Amino acid sequence: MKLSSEWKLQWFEAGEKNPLELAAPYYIDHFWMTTAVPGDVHSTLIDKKLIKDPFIGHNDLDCRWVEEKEWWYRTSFSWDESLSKSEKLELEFEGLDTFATVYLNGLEIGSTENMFIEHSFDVSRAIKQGKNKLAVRFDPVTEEVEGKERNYWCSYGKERIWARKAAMNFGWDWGPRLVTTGIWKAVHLHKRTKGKFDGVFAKTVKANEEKALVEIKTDIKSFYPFHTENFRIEAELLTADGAEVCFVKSNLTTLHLEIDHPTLWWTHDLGEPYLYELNVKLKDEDGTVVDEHSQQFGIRTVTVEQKHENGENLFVFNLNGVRLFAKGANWIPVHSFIGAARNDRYSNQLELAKDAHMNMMRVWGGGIYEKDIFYEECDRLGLLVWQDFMFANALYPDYNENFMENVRNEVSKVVKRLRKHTCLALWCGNNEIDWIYDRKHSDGEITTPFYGEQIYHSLIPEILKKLDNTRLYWPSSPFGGNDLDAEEMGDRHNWQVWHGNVEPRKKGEAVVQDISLEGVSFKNYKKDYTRFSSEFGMHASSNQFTLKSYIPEGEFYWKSDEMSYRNKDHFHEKGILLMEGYTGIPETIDEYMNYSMLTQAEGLKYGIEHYRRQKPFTAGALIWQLNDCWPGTSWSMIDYELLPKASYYYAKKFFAPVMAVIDHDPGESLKLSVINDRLTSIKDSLNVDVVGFNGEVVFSRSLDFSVESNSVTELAVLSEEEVLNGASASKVIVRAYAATGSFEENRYYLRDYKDMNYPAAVVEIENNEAENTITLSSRELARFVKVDFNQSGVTCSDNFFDLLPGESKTINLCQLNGEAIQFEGISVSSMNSRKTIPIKELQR
Ligand code: BMA
Repeated sequence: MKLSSEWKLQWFEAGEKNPLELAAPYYIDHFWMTTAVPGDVHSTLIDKKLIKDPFIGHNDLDCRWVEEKEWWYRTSFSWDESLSKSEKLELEFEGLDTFATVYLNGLEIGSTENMFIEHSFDVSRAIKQGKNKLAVRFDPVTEEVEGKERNYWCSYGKERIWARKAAMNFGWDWGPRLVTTGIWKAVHLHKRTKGKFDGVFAKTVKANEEKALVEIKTDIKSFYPFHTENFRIEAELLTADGAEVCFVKSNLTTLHLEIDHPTLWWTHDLGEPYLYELNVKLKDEDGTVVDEHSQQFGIRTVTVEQKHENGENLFVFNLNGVRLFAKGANWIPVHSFIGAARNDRYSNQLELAKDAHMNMMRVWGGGIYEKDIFYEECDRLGLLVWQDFMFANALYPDYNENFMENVRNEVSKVVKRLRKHTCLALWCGNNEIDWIYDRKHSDGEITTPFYGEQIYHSLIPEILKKLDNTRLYWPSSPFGGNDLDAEEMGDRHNWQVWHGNVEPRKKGEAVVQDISLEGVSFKNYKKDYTRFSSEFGMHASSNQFTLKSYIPEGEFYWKSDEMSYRNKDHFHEKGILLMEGYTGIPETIDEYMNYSMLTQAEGLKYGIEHYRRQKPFTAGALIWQLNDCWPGTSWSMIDYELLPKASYYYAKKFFAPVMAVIDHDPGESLKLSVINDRLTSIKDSLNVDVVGFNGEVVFSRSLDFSVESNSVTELAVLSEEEVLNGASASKVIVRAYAATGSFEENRYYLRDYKDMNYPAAVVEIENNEAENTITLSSRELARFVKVDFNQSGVTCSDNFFDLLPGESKTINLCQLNGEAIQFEGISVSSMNSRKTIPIKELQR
């Protein structure tokens, strides 16, 4: 039974009231506000207009008071059943944020201090037949951690080290401080008889096209006087259509299933993410079902190879025997108010990731172990998950027994909840702690021991050994090699670009930062021969609609205080330097939006094509970051209003499974290769055309090639002189495309944007509202043609693209939640028309 209706909410000064008074069944709560469960306090206050939307202007500062109060939830429910001696009633909270005390019918039944996990209470003795009153008190984080030491390294709000709750709540370099509270996940009552499953773990032991062996391990909790031996277990595996594949029963707690000719689960780019249905039943001696476990189950093997046959280091995910290049991004919480965030924010953004050929998401360690919907969608869509444990950029008090007990419980529960997911490929201890500890320690900024080390280097691996030994445990990200961010081993965060870190660096050496035009430039990606790039990226503006919706009247201009407030990073000049190096410094808000988006998109393309050329010695490119939790300016590829930035549309091209790439820098030769991530070889011809802005083809070459499955082939090296054939490097575009059209065309300019000489273009638009398409064409070359919307959640088959002289392109528009496209709100521009053209004026 779900307890989701009629919850009431009220705040008090911390400690102002006697808790037993507020928890009492007879307490009159008629005047309290109604609230949604699951949900959160801030979202309720916004709905009730008791706080102004914290995402508008500086309103977040005005609602700081929320985190200082004591918050009470109350509800009533009816319970008409009776309980026999062998029955128990459990009250389960899937998530309480964070320091909560639970009362049933005025009795204090327990308290919790961990947002990340479910909490279950045996309420068999507290329940009443008839009407029951449930109350939950949330104490302010600041009160709870008051008096606890916090005089050592912790980025952002220092109190967070003691609170097992989303670290990003306390502010991060892409989001505001908004410390949430409330019942953020569902609440249930479960009646249990005799016993229950305390864990069911199905894993693929081995699998190939002929046969698969699946092991199902169960943990059983029996209620006195019953014993584990009193139970029998049955397991059945069904196809996606419900046909039975296997059935086994046993008196033992471990069962084995053998499957002939299994349909394997693949990431969507390599095959079908096929999911079976697995049902496991716990039966008593009479054959009565006392508990059931159902899940979707993909048969697959996943490992991380760390050595190549030739002895070189690798960091390659191997799925069903295939070395896969991990293409994807880092995932942060979908909203600052996680509790009330809707499931479609998950589905929509994961679908978008898949459409951009991504095959891996990294759940970053400063957020949450995601909601079930996230993992279910990754299973379904064929996206692998790199899962961090929730420790980020701080030292954690591993010397404190209570804290460690809390963490131990968290890790066990999280592993038990998530290990069933086919998508889960790797467990990782923390975000950036080992690496940054060494940096700060070497610099003398940290003088304490490495507090927290016990968690990542002993507690977590010990628990995983017992509860999930099927995935690689990686202690931190980045990890491996000399300074733990080394290119020769493990994974790496490339923060040379954007943050200006000077690398390589050796353990113990002083940290050098080069925040200069060259220091932060995306051209540094080409110096990076990492095994696996698990974080790298650059800022880009959000789309105009998103910014305008949250910036107060009169403040939507470049360098306004409000614009600056959207950027939570330190040293805003880093972004300016990056643009200065590639596009030049923006002078207007329109230029800022275009320049930052173009620089991010071109910079990621530059880095990712380089990483992909090195495969398998570089075998992963996870961009920092996919999504946003509020309408800011950040590293994200999709903004808060679910409007993709230019980099997203570029990703649809630079992550394509098969592509021709040209390794080139201004003044240097052009090195042509074809990357093939598919499992079949390709034979084709690659056409390379150099086209002048007047439409004249100044160079054309056709190169026959064949490329083996899952490999890269270098085709040719051409000098700039040869391909320019006397034309100006600032007035040509290079096209690389397959003669048969078997993969998408790739395009390059031979000079950085600021050094190009684009013609003035006029983009013509024809819209087709019935078909939800628009057609764009230009007589001149049009650079960075952008279609802007006046509504959220609109995606296009392509956007932020170039039109060749005389080219015309039709793009499909889609509103993620099926709402109508508002054509009258569409505007189109290109960077060399520098004019927004309202669609109506141009309609033919
Ligand atoms: C890394 C991440 C985040 C951060 C990002 C950008 O440090 O792990 O903590 O937001 O880079 O600075």
